[in-house]
Amino acid sequence: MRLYDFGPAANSRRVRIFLSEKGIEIPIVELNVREDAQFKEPFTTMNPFHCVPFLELDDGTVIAESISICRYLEELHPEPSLFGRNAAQRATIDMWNRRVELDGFMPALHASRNDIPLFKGRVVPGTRTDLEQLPEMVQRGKEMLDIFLARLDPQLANNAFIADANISIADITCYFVINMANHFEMNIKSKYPNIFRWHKEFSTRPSTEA
Ligand SMILES: N[C@@H](CCC(=O)N[C@@H](CS)C(=O)NCC(=O)O)C(=O)O
Repeated sequence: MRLYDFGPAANSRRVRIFLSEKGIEIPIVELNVREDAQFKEPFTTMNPFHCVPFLELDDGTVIAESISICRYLEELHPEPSLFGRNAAQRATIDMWNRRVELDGFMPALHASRNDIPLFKGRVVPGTRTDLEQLPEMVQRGKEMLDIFLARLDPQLANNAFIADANISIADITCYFVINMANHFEMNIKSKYPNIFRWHKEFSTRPSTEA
């Protein structure tokens, strides 16, 4: 089994944090997506969506999508559980992870891709197009992200973690949403004190260095 990733990329780091939290070690092949390695063979055939991370199994099967990779590894290494140990835990963690991805990560991603000069010509991950970066998408992405943050903050008022008594995949996903919110200077400290506390604590975990 081999994991293909790129150190600085948020989705690669999501899987690396997951591996570290679980104490799993697997061989990693670094693909420099900023230099377009994902568009060259054999990688373009392995993942036609041209994104990292992706996991190659020993029989040649390729699993892309960060969460799908993590779910696969969770089945091989159930402890410590990051997706839940019973039906209710699994559903609750899945609910929060979906909220974080759909309502937080996606708006933040569109805002970033339409704002940061590095992403010029790359507004859709895994593509090279002449689609312009749109300032309106930055603005709307930030507005949508702010709605998500306002909904998340109360959840963290009395909970150490987002979806469970312990760290779960939802916390790992959300760590990157808050990093992006901080990039956009969204006043987390003053507007969302519970998220600020949670993010500060999460940032001290050794896995975030992975
Ligand atoms: N939904 C995918 C997204 C993967 C993704 O967007 N990866 C980015 C790095 S964070 C990438 O490889 N981008 C390459 C590119 O834009 O060309 C996942 O969760 O794994």
